[in-house]
Amino acid sequence: MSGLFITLEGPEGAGKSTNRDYLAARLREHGLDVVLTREPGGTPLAEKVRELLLAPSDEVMAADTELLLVFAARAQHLAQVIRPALAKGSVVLCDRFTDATYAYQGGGRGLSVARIAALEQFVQGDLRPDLTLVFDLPVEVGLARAAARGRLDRFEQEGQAFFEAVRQAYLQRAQGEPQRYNLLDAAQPLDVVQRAIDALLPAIVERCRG
Ligand code: T5A
Repeated sequence: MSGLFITLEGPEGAGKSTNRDYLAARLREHGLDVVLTREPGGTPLAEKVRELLLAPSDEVMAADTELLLVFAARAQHLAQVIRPALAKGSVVLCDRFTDATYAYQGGGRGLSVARIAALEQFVQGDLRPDLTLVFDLPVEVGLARAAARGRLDRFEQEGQAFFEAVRQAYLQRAQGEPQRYNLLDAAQPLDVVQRAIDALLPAIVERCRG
C-alpha cells in the first residue's frame, strides 16, 4: 500500500495552514487516514532546525547555510514522518515542502535551480509530492495577514522584492507542471477558497483510494 503525498504552498499569509486543516477534515469525513505536518519542522529535531531558520538574528545567515538547513530538516522529516506514513497508506498533508525551497532560496535568495535540484535528488531520491496546492495572492495582502499576527520572523522581515520573486517562482513552477499543481486564488474570502478546495475533493479521494 502506498499513500498520497499532498503539499500546500504559497507566499506568507496565503492560508496554507488554515486550508490544510480544512482539507484534512474533509478527507477524514471520507474515512481516510490523514497525517498533518509542516516544513521546516515536523519532528522534534526538525522543529529545532526551524527555530534556527526563523529566529531573527544579528548574524546574517549565508544563503547556502539556509539551503542546507532546510534540506537537513527535510531529511529528518522524510525519515521519521513522511516516508513511514506513506508506507502505511496514509494521506500526508504537508504545509510547505521543496517547492518552498525553489521559491524562497531559489527565487528569493537567487540560488541556482541546479544546486537545489541536486540536493532534492540527494535527500528525496525519486520522492515528489503527488499533488501540490499553490495558494496565490498579491504579496501585500499576504504580508498584511502575517503582520496582523504580531512579531515577524526572519523571512517575514524581507522586503517586497523578495516576496515578489518568491511568488513568481511559485507561479512558474505551477505553470511548468500543471498535472501536479493546482493554483488557487487565495486573495478570495476564505469560504470561496474552501469551495475551490471542495471542487478538488472527489478527484483527491479517488486518488487516495487508488
Ligand atoms: N521556508 C520554508 C523556506 O525558506 N524554504 C523552505 O524550503 C521551507 C519549507 C516558514 C518559513 O520558512 C520558509 C518560508 C517561510 O517564510 P511558515 O510559518 O510555515 O514559515 O509559513 P508562513 O507563510 O509564514 O505561514 P503563515 O501562517 O504566515 O501562512 P499561511 O499558513 O499560509 O496562512 P494561515 O493559514 O496561517 O493564515 C494566515 C492568516 O490569514 C487568515 C487566517 O485566518 C490567518 O489569520 N486567512 C484569511 N483571511 C482572509 N481570507 C482568506 N482567504 C484567508 N486565508 C487565511
